Amino acid sequence: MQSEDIELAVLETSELTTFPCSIDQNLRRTNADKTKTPPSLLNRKKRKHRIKQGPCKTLIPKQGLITTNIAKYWHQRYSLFSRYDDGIQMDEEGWFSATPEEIAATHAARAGSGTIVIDCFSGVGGNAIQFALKIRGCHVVAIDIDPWKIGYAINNAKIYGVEDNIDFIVGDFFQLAPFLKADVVFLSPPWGGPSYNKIQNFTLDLLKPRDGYSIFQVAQKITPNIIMFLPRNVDINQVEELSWLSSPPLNFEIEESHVQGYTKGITAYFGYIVSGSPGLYKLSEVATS
Ligand code: MGP
Ligand code: SAH
Repeated sequence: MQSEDIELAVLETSELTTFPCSIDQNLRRTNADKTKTPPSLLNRKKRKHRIKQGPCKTLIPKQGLITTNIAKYWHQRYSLFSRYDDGIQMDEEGWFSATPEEIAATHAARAGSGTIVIDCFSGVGGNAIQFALKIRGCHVVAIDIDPWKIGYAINNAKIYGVEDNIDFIVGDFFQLAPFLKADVVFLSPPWGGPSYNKIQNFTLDLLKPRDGYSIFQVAQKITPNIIMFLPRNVDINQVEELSWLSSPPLNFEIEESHVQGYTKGITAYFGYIVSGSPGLYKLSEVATS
């Protein structure tokens, strides 16, 4: 099958809706394309030049097609990225996984200025960008196993002017983890797609690509200061149990994460970033004294 045939097959089997405005050009990505290096990772200097010319015009068609799977998230595009119209790029998983900006900003506010934050499953950069904003003053290491996601994250970080505060890595978090050091680890792993909300009690074993306990244990070897963004139907007792994996148990706090009063997810904080704990800087002082 030629790549154009695959593209057509994908489009024909999806339900499609037309929207009269800029749409993710990546919906036209074919299976064959997935094996290629994303354009954002090739010759970054040249690309930078193209972005200065205006990414919206060169990369995103004025009119396009979008599957009904994505339509719900497209309607929320400005709450995902307030600068969406400046040329934000995402693929299908990026659409349904990006943390809304308001929530990502709340997460970022917990990490002290000057801290190093690892976004272990960075996707298209929803969280990494907020941690990296100058008002936060964090340096971010953004990891994703999918090179296309990192390509989009680089593009999106440039739109927010924070690309210099982020080191982008294409890789498997679990393989990289033993070599990483940081003040804060941020975890927003895959939840298994939008159908996560059909489950009444979302148990931690449903997280991908490994169960929540395993993900947490790997993260904990980097730092006790962990922020985890989880489904709103997550089993809260299990989330609390994560704090007991450490001896003594980690400080633990849980909050509902809202966009305009509507609960989008649950955020769990562990370690010194829990409200009322001694701050990260005290942790560094203790470590160096
Ligand atoms: P949602 O529940 O699919 O959408 O995702 P919405 O609009 O709240 O659905 P409604 O029909 O109930 O109104 C809500 C948010 O959860 C998304 O914007 C993402 O931030 C986050 N999210 C959803 N999924 C499926 C994932 C995922 O797989 N991984 C991560 N990290 N976040 C996700
Ligand atoms: N917080 C992100 C969304 C993360 S979605 C945002 O706001 O944009 C989860 C991401 O985990 C996906 O992009 C997926 O490609 C990535 N992922 C899955 N397995 C991974 C692994 N083993 N290592 C690193 N990233 C992984």
